[in-house]
Amino acid sequence: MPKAKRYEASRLIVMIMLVIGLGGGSGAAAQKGAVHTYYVAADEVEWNYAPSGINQMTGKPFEGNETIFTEHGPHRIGLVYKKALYREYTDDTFTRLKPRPADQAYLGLLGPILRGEVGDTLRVVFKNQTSHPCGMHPHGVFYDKDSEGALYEDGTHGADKADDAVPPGGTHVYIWKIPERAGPGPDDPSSLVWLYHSHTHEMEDVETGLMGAIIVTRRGMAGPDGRPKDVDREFVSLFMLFDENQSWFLHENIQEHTTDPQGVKTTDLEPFDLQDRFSLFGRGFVAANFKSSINGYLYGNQPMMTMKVGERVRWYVVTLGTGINFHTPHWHGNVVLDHGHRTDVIAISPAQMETVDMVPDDPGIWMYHCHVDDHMDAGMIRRFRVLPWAGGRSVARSFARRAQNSVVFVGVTRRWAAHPLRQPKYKFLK
Ligand SMILES: [Cu+2]
Repeated sequence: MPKAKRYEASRLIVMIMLVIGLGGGSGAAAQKGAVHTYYVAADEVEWNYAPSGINQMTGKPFEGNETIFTEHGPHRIGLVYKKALYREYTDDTFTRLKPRPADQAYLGLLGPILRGEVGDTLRVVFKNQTSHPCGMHPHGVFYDKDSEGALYEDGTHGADKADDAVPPGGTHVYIWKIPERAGPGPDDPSSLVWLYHSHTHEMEDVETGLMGAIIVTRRGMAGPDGRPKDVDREFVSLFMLFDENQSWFLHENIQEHTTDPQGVKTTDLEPFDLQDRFSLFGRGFVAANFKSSINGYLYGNQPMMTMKVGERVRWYVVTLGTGINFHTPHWHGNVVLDHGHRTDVIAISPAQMETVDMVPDDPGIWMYHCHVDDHMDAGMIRRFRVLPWAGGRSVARSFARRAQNSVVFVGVTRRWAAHPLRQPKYKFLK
């Protein structure tokens, strides 16, 4: 073949290869990032909404109206309910639970955090180890019809329906891609949160406990462990009023966890509290099954979330569930930056997902609760701990950098500097 023709032929081959390469994937399918595989099962678990058995906010036994939501008895289930939760396993044999690190104990009944950077793919090997059909439906990420995890008439059939309702004992592999549109937008911080949950029989599945969080980091912003590089600590909070009256296991819970199952009236709706005042919940059996929880814990029973002054702390705040899930998470002692706005209260409604940043400047143990008062009184309240500034150089440097953007910091750093035990070593503190 003459040289010019050979050149033309090889150019043609290269072009064909390029066309095949690009056409090999449609839309987000063409991306070439890392594939993160998770082994997640839906498991039936006995969940305790207040493992310490007391109100950790008061340090005392439950009293007054708190007993409506916590008391166990002839016609009350109490604190322990059978639920279905997503749990992470080490491999596809689903024989060994992946241990949850101590600093993630606060996640409570949430499923494992699934992480990826823009350009990556999440591959979730799911096994339904419960007695009810269920699945996994993600928000935000890109999925084909066989990975949507929702049961409805969508014109598909066969393999495209296998994800909708995985039968008891069944498995399904969900492929969730993370294109640009699943990552942080121009006004978002370097990562954001999406929910995943069962969407087979949405209401019952969710009230039974099947939900978790996906954290997506902007391209190039994930560190070696997948967490955003510009953040020191992350916390996911699910503010959710679980309606156990809608659970798969209501009748099983009555049988197993009351002492007079035959006498339980599931329609017992007494609209007054224990002081005979009208209230949103009342005091009947129905009311007792509303659990105003954060990550599945009532009255401060969640393991403590700990951070230090000057750290970059990212809060992912979500809710889900029925029409009483309108919440106003409120941090005491410290403030957050919510997409450029400073506040210490944010508003969330069912399936809303918010990412806000805090640089704690005020050490102490602080209340963190829903500011809807009847939710707070019913248990949607907890604490976080801010340890004093360690005085380390890296913390000080980031503290200084962020202080430039914060009027609040000027006063605080002066106050810190004025304390004899906190002598400033750095020039910005004057
Ligand atoms: Cu609330």
